[in-house]
Amino acid sequence: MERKWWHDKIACQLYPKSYQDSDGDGIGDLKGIISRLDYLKELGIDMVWLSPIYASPFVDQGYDISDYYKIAPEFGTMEDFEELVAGLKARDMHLIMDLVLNHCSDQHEWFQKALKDPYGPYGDYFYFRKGKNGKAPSNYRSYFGGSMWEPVPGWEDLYYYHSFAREQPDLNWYNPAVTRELYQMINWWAEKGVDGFRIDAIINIQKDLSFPDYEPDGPDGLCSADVVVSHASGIGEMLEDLKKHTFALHDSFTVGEVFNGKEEELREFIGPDGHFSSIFDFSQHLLCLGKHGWYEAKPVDFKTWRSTIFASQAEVESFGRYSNIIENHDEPRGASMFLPDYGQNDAGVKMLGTVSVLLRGIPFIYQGQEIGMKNVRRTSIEEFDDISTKDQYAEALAAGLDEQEALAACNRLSRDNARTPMQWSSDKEAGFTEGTPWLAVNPDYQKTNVEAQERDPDSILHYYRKLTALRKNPAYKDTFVYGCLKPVYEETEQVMAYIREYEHQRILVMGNWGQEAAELELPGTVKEVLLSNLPDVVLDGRQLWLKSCQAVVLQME
Ligand code: TEU
Repeated sequence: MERKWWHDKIACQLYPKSYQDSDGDGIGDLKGIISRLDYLKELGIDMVWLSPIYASPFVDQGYDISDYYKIAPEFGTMEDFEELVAGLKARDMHLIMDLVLNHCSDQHEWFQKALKDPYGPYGDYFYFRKGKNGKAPSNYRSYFGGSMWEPVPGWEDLYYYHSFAREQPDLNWYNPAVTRELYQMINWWAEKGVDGFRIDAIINIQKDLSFPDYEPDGPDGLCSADVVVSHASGIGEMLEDLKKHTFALHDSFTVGEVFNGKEEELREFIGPDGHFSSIFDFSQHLLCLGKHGWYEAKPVDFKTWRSTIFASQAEVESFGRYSNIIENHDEPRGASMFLPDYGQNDAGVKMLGTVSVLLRGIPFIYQGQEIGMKNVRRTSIEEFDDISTKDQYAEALAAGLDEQEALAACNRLSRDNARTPMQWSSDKEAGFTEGTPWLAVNPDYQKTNVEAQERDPDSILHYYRKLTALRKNPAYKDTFVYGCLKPVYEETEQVMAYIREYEHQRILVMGNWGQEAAELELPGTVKEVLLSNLPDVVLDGRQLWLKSCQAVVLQME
């Protein structure tokens, strides 16, 4: 397989609103990020993905863009952006921007013009349709609750389509004027020095333009947005056109946010000539959701989790690579989801990091993961900010859960778990801001923060630095980047382990999720212990005693 510039990179996702505030308004900003570039470099980061920094009313935290060519004033100016690009380049790092192309903000001038004249040229930038029998044109439920069709104020029986919030009208990708505008915008950013793009909710751009009703799947008589998308087709040609007119011209790295992708289409998505360089592997996150509703979710079963990750690794190994995450801005904290109660400690967090970062694919570390940031326990729904969480809370109540149960579900799965400010120090507001943060800091910041972990050589932070350094060490890099991955010890109840192999090198990566030590017969003799999250590795010939929550990385003979 041809080698690409991004194959060996380690990425970090930053949520700008919550990373570092430089001016005391309680909102993170670009100057704040610039002040942390050395920190990111030292963490071993090569590519920085910024969640949206464009002008936005922030109804959905910047995923509702009102001007694709402007930096949100809350985050800074175009000069700050240029300084950021230069700062990254000077450190041999790359910038990945978020592209929200399925929809824009209802405050975008295109939509404002469309509202005034839905039958004019800008009306065709969106989906305006007449109602059916005095109701919305079809029975679709938006991702954030309620109908996907919003009545157009001042126009009788006319609606517009929104997959997400009503403030996020979907753009009409079947109108060449729209794709022309979007492609031009992407090229503009690429020419400004952006090296890659994370592409938001991209599967949603395909529509069945006859908008038929589907079988309702809830008491509201609506059917879910995922069902709606699954009935549409033609995404392949749309994505090829997008790639040809934009990313391919700049050799950009692209990572698609693709949920529920069809297995048979994976090669088209991320094969050597795929629509994208990579897509995220969300399979482990889907395990967190209940069968009938997100609020029914049970704790993730270890063996299911393990086999799910291995299945994802196997399905793309012959042609492409996933981008691997344990958390992002839409998910709860990985440590809170994928570790048992007795593993909610430094050893557990390091273990989870080890088996995740050394998988085959592009590792994406989410801000704060490297210090073991965790979910937050909130005591009332008012403490949440996220539009989706508020809808989910209402949905849980409507399904018959009481307030405490609905709150417990939000505490477990809310997107706000990942959105609390980065914990830099034990100072007021965790050193994130001199002012009042837009979202409360996790109260555990006194214990979990960068400054404290800098001082402690055994901290999670120092361990993550060793982990990324190991992955990049020229002596092993090809194995981690180009080696195959073979699951081992799958018969055990609680060991997650795999061998990375390339040419004559074999590296065994393992973590013991059990509460007891696991006694294991190794598949060969150990040449060198490359990493362990606990001080000693108990080895006797081919016999290894892996303690509870111990992770080791062994180079085998
Ligand atoms: O998310 C797309 C999306 O489908 C999510 O709603 C996802 O299903 C859910 O979060 C899983 O927990 C993207 C962005 O990542 C998200 O932050 C935005 O709210 C959304 O698009 C709309 O732009």
